[in-house]
Amino acid sequence: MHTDDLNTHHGIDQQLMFITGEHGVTLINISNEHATATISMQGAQVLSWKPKKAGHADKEVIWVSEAADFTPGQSVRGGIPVCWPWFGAHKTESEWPSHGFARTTIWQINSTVTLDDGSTRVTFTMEPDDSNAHMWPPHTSVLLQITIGQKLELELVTHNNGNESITISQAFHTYFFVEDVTRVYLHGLDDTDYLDKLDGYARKHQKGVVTVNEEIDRIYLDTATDCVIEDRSLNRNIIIIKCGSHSTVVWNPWKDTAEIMGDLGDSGYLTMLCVETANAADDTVVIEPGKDHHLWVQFDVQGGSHKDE
Ligand code: TA6
Repeated sequence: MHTDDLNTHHGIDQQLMFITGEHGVTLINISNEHATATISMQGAQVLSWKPKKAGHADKEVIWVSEAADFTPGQSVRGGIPVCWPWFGAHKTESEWPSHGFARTTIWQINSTVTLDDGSTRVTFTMEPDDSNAHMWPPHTSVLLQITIGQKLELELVTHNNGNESITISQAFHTYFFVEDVTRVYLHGLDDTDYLDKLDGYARKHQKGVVTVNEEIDRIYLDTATDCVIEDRSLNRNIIIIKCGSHSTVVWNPWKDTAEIMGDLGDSGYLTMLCVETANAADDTVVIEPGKDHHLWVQFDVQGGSHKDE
């Protein structure tokens, strides 16, 4: 649908507008009493969220690389890519795209609405098309609800309409903006086991907070609890609360891998940290016929230091 038609049917006066972004990709700009945000129709991918909270006014929470490639069909380096219906490499089909196809597919708008508290909710659906139909889990529908308010909420609902169970893995692969990743303390993963991708997925044990001074790529197992990204340089905590996820991925490519990847920018790795709300590794989701699975996450920002470990 053209942006004029989208604005006619789904625009909200003074609050939500569809515009044409770089390379013709449609973007949604939202500005309400609580926050501003940008979402791309490709991947239904949040690219920006700035809560208007006292002490945090207009400070970006979501990181997007200065070298991100917005060419349609390319995954954008940053924001909140939705990995679906698998996380990482596909188990059997090595040619199929890493992290699934949801992040490079154009989603459709189901509805846009202003909630009673002034937040803005956008609901997306994704349909099988020529590019993804052969990879689509049979008889499955998917819906993503994004709520832009003082807090940012995402809910991904996968419904099994068929007669046989389906199995998926998935993630909100969120890139958080931090002032200086070497001064960030990630709370909430103390005393848990993780698979270290950089060491052949060896199982290791986390003691205390997670800090980042080198490349890190880990899947934390059996982790359903809240996480807090304590950013000492910004004097800001990002609180991550989730549901329907029992794994948490923590990733920063650091300098050498960033250089190889090529779309992280010159020193982008120093100002980002991925903390991903996931169903990854053995935490796959089996959805029985007629049932659905909800992957839900909420982000909130607060000031000050964080003490729990
Ligand atoms: O979630 C961590 C991870 O799977 C890393 O292993 C790293 O490769 C990263 O995601 C980025 O993946 P991408 O397919 O976006 O290049």
